[in-house]
Amino acid sequence: MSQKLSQKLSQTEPSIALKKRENINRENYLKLFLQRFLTSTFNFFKGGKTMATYTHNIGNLTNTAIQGGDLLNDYWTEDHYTFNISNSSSINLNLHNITMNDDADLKLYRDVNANGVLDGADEFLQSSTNLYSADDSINYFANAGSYIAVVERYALGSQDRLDYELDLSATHQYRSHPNLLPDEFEVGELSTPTSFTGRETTSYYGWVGNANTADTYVFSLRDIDGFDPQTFRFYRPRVNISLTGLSSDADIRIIRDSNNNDIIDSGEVIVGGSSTNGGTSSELISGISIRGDELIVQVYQYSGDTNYQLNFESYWGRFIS
Ligand SMILES: [Ca+2]
Ligand SMILES: [Ca+2]
Ligand SMILES: [Ca+2]
Ligand SMILES: [Ca+2]
Repeated sequence: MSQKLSQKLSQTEPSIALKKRENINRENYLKLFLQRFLTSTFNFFKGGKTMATYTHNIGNLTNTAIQGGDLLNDYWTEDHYTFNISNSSSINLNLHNITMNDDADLKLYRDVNANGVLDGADEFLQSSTNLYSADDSINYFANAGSYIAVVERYALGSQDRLDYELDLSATHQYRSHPNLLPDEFEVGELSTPTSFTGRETTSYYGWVGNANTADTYVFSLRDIDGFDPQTFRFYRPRVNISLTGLSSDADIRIIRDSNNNDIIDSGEVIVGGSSTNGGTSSELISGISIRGDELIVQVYQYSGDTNYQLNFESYWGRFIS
């Protein structure tokens, strides 16, 4: 089991990303918000400075990912990353390794007046506000120009210091594809059919387009062998992965992040692990049999906006030792 996966398993909060949308912890948040508001007000009257912004100047952002990190606390509550892109590209941001039980969020603005400062002239483009230490990510297709990524502390009841890492890249729409690997959707270990001839399909529904050029699904295959005493045959878990229901061109590929750096490096798309049909044709990657390791399916925009259905079809494949 990979280090990342075992870290995930040791976390106590499952489906963290889903919780904010469902407002499960609304009461808790209101409580924290009130607590924070009162503290800020108190500090204000004491004459204390309670909020400050630190600006990191990245310069020209390309498809070579930049990995950085910093901390936020009661004083430094917001970090800004200013950068420009020289061609129309997907701006890719992955906010991860956030201190456990803390919460930072991510926003992207167009720096309309190109002054490197977030001000009234600038245009809000996209945000990601998952709960707690779940990764926040943005993949946004944008024209050449100046941009500002904002990392802000949301964990109002946090123990002052919050550490995080932020990866940034800008990838060309056709020559390259988003190359960061935020943990977006946890598929987990795929179950196997109860019979050696059975098939079991799990589907996920999403969309990719200009405002969200890529989605990632983390999964693994069971690391077991099957033996059918009636036919004397051995089997191993396999999966077919398909992308259906497209109204524009989206593609898929399967990645094994061998060096565990949350970036798709060369050689990390598995052999036979991509499907790039044109138009609205469905995509299919069949017979994946890599067991035990954490794998990632990336669904990404080729052109236009489209809903999609991503299907994992598990089955037992014949295996001869
Ligand atoms: Ca500005
Ligand atoms: Ca967050
Ligand atoms: Ca990698
Ligand atoms: Ca396609």
